Amino acid sequence: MADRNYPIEPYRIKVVEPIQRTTKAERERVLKEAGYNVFNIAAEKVFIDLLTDSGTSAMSDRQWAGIMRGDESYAGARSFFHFEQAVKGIFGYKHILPTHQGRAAERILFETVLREGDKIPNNIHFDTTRANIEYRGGEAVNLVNDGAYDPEAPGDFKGDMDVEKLRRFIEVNGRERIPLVMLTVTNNSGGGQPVSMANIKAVGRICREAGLPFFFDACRFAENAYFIKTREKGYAERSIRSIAQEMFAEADGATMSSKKDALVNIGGFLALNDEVLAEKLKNLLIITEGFPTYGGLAGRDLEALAIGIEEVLDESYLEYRIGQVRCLGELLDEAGIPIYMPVGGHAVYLLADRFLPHIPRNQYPGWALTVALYREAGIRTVEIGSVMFARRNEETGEEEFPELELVRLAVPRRVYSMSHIRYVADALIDLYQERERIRGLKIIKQAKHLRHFTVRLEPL
Ligand code: PM9
Repeated sequence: MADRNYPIEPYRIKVVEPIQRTTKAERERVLKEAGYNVFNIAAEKVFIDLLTDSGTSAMSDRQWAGIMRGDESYAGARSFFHFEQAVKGIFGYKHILPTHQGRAAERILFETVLREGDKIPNNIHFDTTRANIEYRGGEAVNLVNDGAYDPEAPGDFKGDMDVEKLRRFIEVNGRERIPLVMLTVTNNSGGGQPVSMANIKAVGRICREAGLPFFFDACRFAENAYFIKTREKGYAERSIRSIAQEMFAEADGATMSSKKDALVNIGGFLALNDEVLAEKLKNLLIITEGFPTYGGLAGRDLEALAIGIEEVLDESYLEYRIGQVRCLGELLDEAGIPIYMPVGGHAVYLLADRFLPHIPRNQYPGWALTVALYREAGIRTVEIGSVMFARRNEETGEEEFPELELVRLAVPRRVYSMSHIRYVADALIDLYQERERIRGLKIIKQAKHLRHFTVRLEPL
């Protein structure tokens, strides 16, 4: 521990937001009231919140100054042009349409290009992307390489698409039924793993040969570019901006949730080259989000986004960001705590079924771990396992469980210090020593869809 090379924050603190430690008795009460569901807990009762890295970033002094300079004109606001110029400088696409967040960009895109029965391949679709495709009667298909589902398989780029599977998929289904191909960087639903430049180029080539549009789900593009720089041959001397430009040059467009790698608390956009498609998307944007120079955002939001998307390219920031998440993973791994390897860009994923092997899947070990971690240390995390993804078999009535039972520790950007990270690691190490005491839960109330948000449980 003493000689560990901890990453050092490349910023100093100018504004602080107090957080409160609660007592264990208080947290027990809070859990009971929340139906043992951490989504139902007031944020004030959470000490360290690792529920998500989305919209939880700390903005810089320059972004806050930008907020004051935001131009709130309805049409043609100065802040829009600043935003457009910043995004074009990185993504390189001709048309940039602001939206209020990532899923709005997805909804507008799929409502325009997708017909019932169409199929959209991706490495792994994120939940909102899948939901928007299925809502339109389409099928969201995951074609990631097999190693992505093995938490122990080595690999620098476990987010890579299996290009042979993609080739076959296009052959079998025909291009008429595939409106576009997507690639999620980094692959959030597969351990936050990066996609290599070689894979991006291979997917781009296949799409061009087949005449299919290729879109990125670009939420964490800068983190992906940093992994390319540090892991892929030939990129060590390149700037993050030029790597990102090379990535985007392979594709025809992107959907973006700016709540991740644009370092803002709200925002998103659609970016693309196709003139005709852009016109259609703009018309839908006007009906449902707003005029094309503000989308669903205020001018001040666009200003903060324009500044944040430049700041995220700073290598000292990315070295710290990726280093902080890796450090949390290493502290846990060295203590023998089972985690998905290698550690991803924005989160550490605990293998809950190995952490709690005495709890059967139908007593929800991942969920039990989120509850225990909150009870013991006031840390909020999210289960990505049986409660979130189990499907009921219509014939047997039994629940079928997903391959992986994970708990995600998503680290907000520029928010927590290394001592917070060590606190999280220590809490988990203590909990691991006493893991046999942790009990499973049973569901007492649940919704039909997306039950994890509102489900209520009781300890067994
Ligand atoms: N990701 C996350 O916590 C926000 C919570 S959603 C229940 O990881 C990808 C790869 C994402 C993502 C959001 C979105 C949607 C699209 N793609 O939240 O609508 O990780 O801005 O973005 C969340 P919005």
